[in-house]
This record gives sequence, structure tokens and C-alpha cells, in this order.
Amino acid sequence: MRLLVTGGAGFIGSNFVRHVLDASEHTVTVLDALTYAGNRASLDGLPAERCSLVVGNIADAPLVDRLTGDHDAVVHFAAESHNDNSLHDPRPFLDTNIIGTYTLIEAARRHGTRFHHISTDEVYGDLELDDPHRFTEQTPYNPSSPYSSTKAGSDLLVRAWVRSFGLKATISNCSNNYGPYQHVEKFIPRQITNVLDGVRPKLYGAGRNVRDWIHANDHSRAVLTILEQGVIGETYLIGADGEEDNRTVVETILTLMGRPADAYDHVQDRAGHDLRYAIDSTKLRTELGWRPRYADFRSGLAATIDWYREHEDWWRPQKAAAEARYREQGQA
Ligand code: NAD
Ligand code: TDX
Repeated sequence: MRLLVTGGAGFIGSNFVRHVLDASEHTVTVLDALTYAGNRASLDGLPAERCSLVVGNIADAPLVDRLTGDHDAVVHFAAESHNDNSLHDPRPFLDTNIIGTYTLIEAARRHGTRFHHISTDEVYGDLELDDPHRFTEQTPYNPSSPYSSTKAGSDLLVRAWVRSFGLKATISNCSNNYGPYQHVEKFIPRQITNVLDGVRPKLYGAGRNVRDWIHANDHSRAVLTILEQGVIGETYLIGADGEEDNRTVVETILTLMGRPADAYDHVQDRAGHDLRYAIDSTKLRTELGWRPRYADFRSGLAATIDWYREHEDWWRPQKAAAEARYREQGQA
């Protein structure tokens, strides 16, 4: 297949592109606006005969129409992805996550192109710490932030286009990803690069919030599986049983980096901060046979720390601007 991968210069999109080139015969065109979160260097070294980059916006209807017509499938990762930014400037989240997705599904419907929509477990809201249930494909939508509400809106647009227009689409909702090439604004890379800079990690509030961590490589394998074998119109939840609270994650990072486990600061909490996410990925495992390969979070984290240690040239250019945004927000 000729794949059009939106957001392919971002964290998970670039991971997916590398996975596709390694694990299949497909070719890839990346469509990416190279916002502050996109990075051309994340695609360095990939074979030019199988992978190219078009710098452009997913809300640019003529461009999207032309590219969609030239491809067999669209895999849609592009988004404004950071909750904290959405609380301070929501508008780009509406433009990209809602209007951008609308522009893409209109083009896919016109051309009859297979479409896979990447989404998040945050559309389901949050769980109490002691809730025995996890999110499933049947959990009602209940998003909390401008980011998660625009992702929920984009999911619902895709569902409506499937039902009303016969769009050949699947949707996946994944839990928190970690691994190489993640922007330094996000929790894990922020703390690793802070420690490398001799700065104490910053924990929001008491740090009891729980996230369900999955390595980005496992997410990419799941997306390719769904693209190739998923049933049109279906939603699949992706998760690797990786629940950890934020305090434990910070303490593990500090320990793995040879610092005292309590050498971090508590800073102002995030407004509306979701307490806990937890995914039940039984459907994906039983119907499509996917299994995560990164079962041990601690060793995945150790490898991620090594990657940031060895790739300062990749993250350094973004670090000062990300920390300046946190200072403005009172979270530095
Ligand atoms: P990211 O912020 O690292 O990358 C987003 C990419 O999209 C960037 O390369 C950016 O330049 C591009 N982009 C943004 N607006 C665009 C536009 N208007 N037109 C074209 N390109 C544009 O994000 P990520 O963490 O890699 O997330 C990718 C997708 O996965 C998103 O849809 C996100 O909602 C979803 N997701 C992320 C996680 C996670 O833990 N990071 C978990 C579940 C789902
Ligand atoms: O400095 C920090 N200190 C801190 O305690 C930062 C940046 C975050 N946090 C907390 C907030 C969250 O509880 O860590 C947790 C993870 O924060 P983020 O990395 O911002 O991720 P989250 O808000 O959980 O959302 C992520 O997972 C779901 C992605 O950014 C989303 O794109 C995805 O949909």
C-alpha cells in the first residue's frame, strides 16, 4: 500500500513510519506541518525511495484532496497533542484536531480511501484510583480538557462519516506512550532532560495521578495490525497493562539516573487534571492477536533515558522554549 501518514514527523507518527518501513513493503508519504512539535530530524536516515515528507497542513483542503487521491490509505496521527497547551490556548486544538480531521475524512470519502484514525484513552475521562473497572470500547465518552474534548469530537466525526457516508475507517484509542523522540514538554522526557540539566523534576500536585504506560513501538505495531486486519467501522483500545502513578515514575527516573529518589519538586497542579487512565485491550488481543512486547516498564524507561542521554542534539533545541512555557504557566 501507499500510505499517507499525517503527523509523521511527531513522536508516535515517526515511530510508526520507521515500523512500517521495517516490517512491511508499504511506502509512506508523511504530511506534517512541522509545528513546534514536529521535527524533520525524527525522519533522518530513512530510505528516500520508500519515504518522503510533504510539509503542509491537514486543514489545507486542496493539498489534502490531491494527496489522498494518490494513496491507498491515510493513517491520521497529526494533532495538537499536549493537554497543558490546550488549557492556555485552545484554538489550535480546534483547528487541527476538529477541522483538520474533517478535511481528511471528506477527502477520504470522496476518493474511497481507507482511513485509520489515531486517538486517545482520554476521550473516556478518568477513573477513581480504586475503581476495579478499566476503559473498554463501550465506555461512554466524558472528556475533561480542551485537548481531549477535541479528540473526542474528531472520533465522533469519523464514526458519523462511517455510518452516514460509508467511510472505510477504523479508530484506535491508546494510553500514554513513552520512548525515544518524544517532545520534551511531555512528562517523562521533561523529567529526564531536567535531570540531565541538573534541574529537579517537577511533579504536578501530589503526584498520585495514574497513567497506563505503553512503549510507542507497541502502539505502532498495534496500528499497523488494525490497518491491515481491523474490521471497518470498529474501534480498538490499545494498552499494555502499564499503570503507574506519577510519583513512582519520577522516583524510578531519579533512581535509574543515580539521584536520590526524593530529589524532585511539587509544582502547581494541572487544571481539571484527570486522576487515572486504565485500558482493557482484550478486544485487540483476542480479535487481532496483538500483544505488547515491552512488558517491563522499568527497563523500557532505562532504555529511554539512555536515548535522551545520547541524543541531546535532537532535544536540546526545544528545551528552553518548553521550560519557558512552563514558567509562564507556573509549573517550573
Ligand atoms: P506530537 O505532538 O509529538 O506530534 C504531532 C505531529 O502532528 C507533529 O509532527 C506536528 O507537526 C503535526 N501537526 C500538528 N498539527 C498539524 C497540522 N495542522 N497539519 C499537519 N501536521 C500537524 O504528538 P504524538 O504524541 O506523536 O501524538 C500523535 C497522535 O497520537 C495524536 O493524534 C495523539 O492524540 C495520539 N495519542 C498520543 C498519545 C501519547 O501518549 N502521546 C497517546 C494516545 C494517543
Ligand atoms: O512536568 C510535568 N509534571 C507532571 O506531573 C508534566 C509535563 C506532566 N505531569 C503529569 C500530568 C499527567 O498526570 O504527568 C502525567 C502525564 O502528563 P503528559 O505527559 O502531559 O501526558 P497526559 O496529559 O497524560 O497526555 C498524554 O497521554 C495521552 C499525551 O500527551 C496525550 O497526547 C495522549 O492523548
